[in-house]
Amino acid sequence: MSKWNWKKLGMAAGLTLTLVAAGCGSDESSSSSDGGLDDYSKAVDYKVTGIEAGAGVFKAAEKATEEYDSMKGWEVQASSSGAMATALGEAIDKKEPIIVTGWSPHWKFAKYDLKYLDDPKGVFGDAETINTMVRKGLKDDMPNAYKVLDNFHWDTDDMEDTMLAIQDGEDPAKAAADWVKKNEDKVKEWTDGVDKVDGKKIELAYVEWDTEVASTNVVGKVLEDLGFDVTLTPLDNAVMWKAVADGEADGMVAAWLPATHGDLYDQYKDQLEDLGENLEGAKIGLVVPEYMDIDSIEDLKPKK
Ligand code: PBE
Repeated sequence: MSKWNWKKLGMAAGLTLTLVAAGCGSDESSSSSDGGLDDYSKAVDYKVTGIEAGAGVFKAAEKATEEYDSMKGWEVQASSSGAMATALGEAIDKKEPIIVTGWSPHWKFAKYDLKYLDDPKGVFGDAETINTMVRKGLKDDMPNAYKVLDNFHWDTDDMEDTMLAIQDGEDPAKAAADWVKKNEDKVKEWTDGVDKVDGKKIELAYVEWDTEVASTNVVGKVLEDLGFDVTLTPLDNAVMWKAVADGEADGMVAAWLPATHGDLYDQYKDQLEDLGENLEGAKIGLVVPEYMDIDSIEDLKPKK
């Protein structure tokens, strides 16, 4: 993933005024007293800048276009999480309106002033947890790895530290190793009573979302330090779930529940073992720059 020129974005705080001023008499943007919100919808061409089509947040955004009259005729554009972040950065650079499929934890909230659009119909669900799933039989085959995966638990700040380092250009494995070095106490809780092994192979599946790159690399590093021969395998979302259910991968730490990956959980829950939460307070939704004078999905306008 490319490096970013964050310095350019320092002007973001001044955007609200600029945009409001520019909006007067312009049909491109913002908040003249009537029709301003309509203009936002028109300005983004009734499109949500999405990510991978298999992502839970992408599917939820598509559902929003069906459930909200205000989003009738809207399109959610499939792309990648990296391309979404690039589009967001470029829009903010140009002070243009943009609506993206977003989630937290994510470094974008640390770098930009952003907000979730209210979702009165609850299409995107409430706060979520990220859970750890392992293949059936792991407990007997690899009790030490199982214990670490079962114990793995961290919080949003931990995850965002790692994500930010990666975003700033650090190699994921190095960023994970740095986090592990700085957080010995936490790691000790995960590895308490776990015996070292000698080169036993373990494979963790993940999706190349910033959250999952961070968490999977950290857990991988901890297992490696215990003597495991660790493979981290990036897959599509649905394929990741299937790989663990089929026993092709040993586990993953990337299950967003109950809503985001709820359909996949229902599909595979009998074929894998849910080791419970590794992070609380996650969230998905439609995200816009703070300078956009809009608060709710219901403030959008259907395509005419
Ligand atoms: N995400 C990040 C995923 C889960 C992790 C929110 C992009 C999804 O929507 O499926």
